[in-house]
Amino acid sequence: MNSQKLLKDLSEELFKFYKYPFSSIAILTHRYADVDALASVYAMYRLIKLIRPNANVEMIFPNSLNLTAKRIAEKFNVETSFKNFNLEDFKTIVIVDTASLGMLAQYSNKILHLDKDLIIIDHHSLDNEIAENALITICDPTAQSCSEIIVEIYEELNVNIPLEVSSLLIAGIISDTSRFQRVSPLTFKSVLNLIRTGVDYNAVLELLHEPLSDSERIARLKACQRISINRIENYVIVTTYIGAYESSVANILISLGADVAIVANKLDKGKIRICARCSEKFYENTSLSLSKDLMNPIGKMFNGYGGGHNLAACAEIFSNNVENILKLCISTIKKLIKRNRYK
Ligand SMILES: [Mn+2]
Repeated sequence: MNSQKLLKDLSEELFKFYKYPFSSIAILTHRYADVDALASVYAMYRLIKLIRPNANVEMIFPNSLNLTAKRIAEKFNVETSFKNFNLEDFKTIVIVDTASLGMLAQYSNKILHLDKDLIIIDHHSLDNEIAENALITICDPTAQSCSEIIVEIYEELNVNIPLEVSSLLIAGIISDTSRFQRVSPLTFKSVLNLIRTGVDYNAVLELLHEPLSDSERIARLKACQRISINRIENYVIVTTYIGAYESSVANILISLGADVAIVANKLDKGKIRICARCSEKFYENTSLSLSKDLMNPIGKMFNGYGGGHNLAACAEIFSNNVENILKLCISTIKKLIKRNRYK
């Protein structure tokens, strides 16, 4: 579609939206709503309430929300518990951030047979089935999130965005763009508008950060406390042991600066699981594959198995002696580095 035409369509549709006599409205989004879907539903809910204070507006989240969206909804006191509404009871159905009707779970099949006014707000390319049946279509497939389109709608209608709505919309944009890895000019324009409403950007970033469970945090910290640091030539090879989360620990040790991290977990029945990670730089310089050269042979040596990838591998072996196994890993790596250097 030609962007100029799209722009014209958009303002016509916005005008229709502005004139539309909202009275009873259900706002729906795709099942397992993500942060962009949550933000879009809530922002539309507030917008309609602001421009038509007497309207009856309900938000519907089929099959609930994903974990991050749920956490953010709780933080902003957005009521997301699922009530099985009968769409017959509404005059208007607003669908946001939903690429196809199939994503509306139990409402999928009913929508088109209900003969309701359909309003579509989206950044996905439009499904024909939806486009043909919609009364108003505010859709911009060049936008990277539905949230940024909704910022435009507020702007065009000259409605101030309430602060909690701004925070949710900016969270929607951050998450749908994967922290601004995919953007359009509209992304930055809408972010600027949201920042101007007084959003605490750092607080929103913090909210989007997946919190670790207490046990994983403690496992990481304990494993760091028990670390042993080995220098082999220019490389820093670290080993440690922990009762759970060995791969999470190994990852964090690489991000702390280790070239190689080996983490052992003593399982019951005389078994040990070993998890190894290395930096890309280490693999490039040494050609040492953690899978082929380290975990696989060690797995075989101790009647277990080992494998994975060059930069990340694991083994499960029969042994009771964690300390010896970790020493063996270090001496093997040492030999391999020397071998590869003289190859
Ligand atoms: Mn989206």
